[in-house]
Amino acid sequence: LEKFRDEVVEKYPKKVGRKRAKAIINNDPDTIPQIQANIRTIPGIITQRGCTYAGCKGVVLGPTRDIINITHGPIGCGYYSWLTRRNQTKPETEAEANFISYCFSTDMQDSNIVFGGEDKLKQAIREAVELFNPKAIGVFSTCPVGLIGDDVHNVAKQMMAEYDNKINIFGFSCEGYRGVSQSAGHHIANNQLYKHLIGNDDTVNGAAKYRINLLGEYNIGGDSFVLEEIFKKCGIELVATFSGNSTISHFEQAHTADLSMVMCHRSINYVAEMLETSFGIPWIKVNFIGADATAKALRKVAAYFEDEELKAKVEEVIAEEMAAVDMAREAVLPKTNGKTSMLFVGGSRAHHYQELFSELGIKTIAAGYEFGHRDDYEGRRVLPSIQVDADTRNIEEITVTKDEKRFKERITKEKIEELEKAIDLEYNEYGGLMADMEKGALIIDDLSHYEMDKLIELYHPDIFCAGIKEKYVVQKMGVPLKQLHNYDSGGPYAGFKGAINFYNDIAMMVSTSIWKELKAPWEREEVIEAAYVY
Ligand code: CFM
Ligand code: HCA
Repeated sequence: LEKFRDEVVEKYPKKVGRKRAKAIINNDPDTIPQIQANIRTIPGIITQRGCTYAGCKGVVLGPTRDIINITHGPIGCGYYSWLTRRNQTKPETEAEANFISYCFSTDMQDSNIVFGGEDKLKQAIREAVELFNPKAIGVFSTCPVGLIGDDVHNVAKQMMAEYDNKINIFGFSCEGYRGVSQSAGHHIANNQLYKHLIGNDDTVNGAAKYRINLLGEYNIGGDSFVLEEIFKKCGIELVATFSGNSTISHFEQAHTADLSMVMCHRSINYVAEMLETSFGIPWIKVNFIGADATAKALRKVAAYFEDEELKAKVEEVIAEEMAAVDMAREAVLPKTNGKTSMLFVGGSRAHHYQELFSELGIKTIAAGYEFGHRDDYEGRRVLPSIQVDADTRNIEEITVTKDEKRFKERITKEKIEELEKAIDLEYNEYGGLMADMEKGALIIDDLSHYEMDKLIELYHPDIFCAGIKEKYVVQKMGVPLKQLHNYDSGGPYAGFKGAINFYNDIAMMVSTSIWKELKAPWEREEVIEAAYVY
């Protein structure tokens, strides 16, 4: 590690180097060192990060099929967040609304930037209503909207009045620059979900006794479909997923569940907290990435509901699914065992996917998030010690109070403590990535492209996991890159069936020598060099 850190830090200007050094950590799972996270990227550094608008519109609200998401801004923002995340959806009937495949945008032009874009936004909303008559419309602000001062919230209110409050219309102040990354967008999205949707409908759908929410699962490559099937098999009613394969009604009825499971802690922990404060729904941390992790998560749910019948059913499902998992794993292990990986993804997958890799005997020697916070690395216990800076204060903090009429204590704190003696429920807890990584593993926040090059040069991992901006650079260096955002064209990777897909895809990638065979043009032919003569 020292070698890596010295080499990269030295290359940067002094001040930059000092700052970056605080985000490059030699892991120690026992002492959990402090890492610098969730701060501005230094200008000039090539970051993996995206923007606040992406986190709000693309990530959290994007997967909900029956809300019309209008991007108020120049067309590029809408265009580049149009289906690129591979979040899938499956309407239950043909008549059900599904707007996922559309891209709605006000397509702001120079004149709208100069004279204001509110009228164009109103017109866009009218057009959307005329064509689709949706139940709800979300308006997402891009950078210029904040710069010129268009008031999307006021426009939303006016338009709701124009339609006699029959259509739920609300705005998001999620301008790209509003926070330091996508993470700010998650928070803004969560606040608006709470204010405008959650708790709007008391209907208790479904007959099953055990009612849960799944938070932070976005149905990338069909992951939610796999999990829905597992819950169904176990006799568990999934009230709402935030927000894979979701509908407006799911959000509106989420408060009727009795347990929230948090998968991606970074993007949705706010909603878990809100549901607990307002309605008394406890939340536990789970991970459905990895077959063993999936079994563990299901056992937690069964333990929480304290029902022998459910426990038996869960064990039956695990045993049934694990037979195929074990067979698939055995078949590929000779190809994968002993290899090394590096994972640099958004805010949770760099942690979660380590489980799948370890099932293949692949060790993760370096990992980090693009935009995780310190608690995602060090665990929630550090929350009180995280300093709130100006960039965080820039994001609205809403006050959530107990809903006196509908708050219901599902389980006493004493009972949870008692259960936790038998099984680690991770109630209100996330232990973070560091505790699960080996001593000496490298942990790097907001990895830059330069640092990525150096990592590969120095440590030659057998597989590197990141996103589209990294993919081809890494492969040109002779190392296969698996996109852990959109799964390339693969997946699902969640649950038992997903684990099998992952085993096979990764075995193929690490056992081919194709990337090493490739030569860049300058490696094949002599390079003609030239120099400026002053
Ligand atoms: Fe959560 Fe996600 Fe992720 Fe994320 Fe994302 Fe994503 Fe991701 Mo891309 S919500 S933090 S903002 S698990 S879009 S589905 S893959 S960076 S690691
Ligand atoms: C986003 C979406 C993204 C991008 C992935 C990538 C995704 O952050 O806006 O960089 O390849 O998962 O699609 O994270």
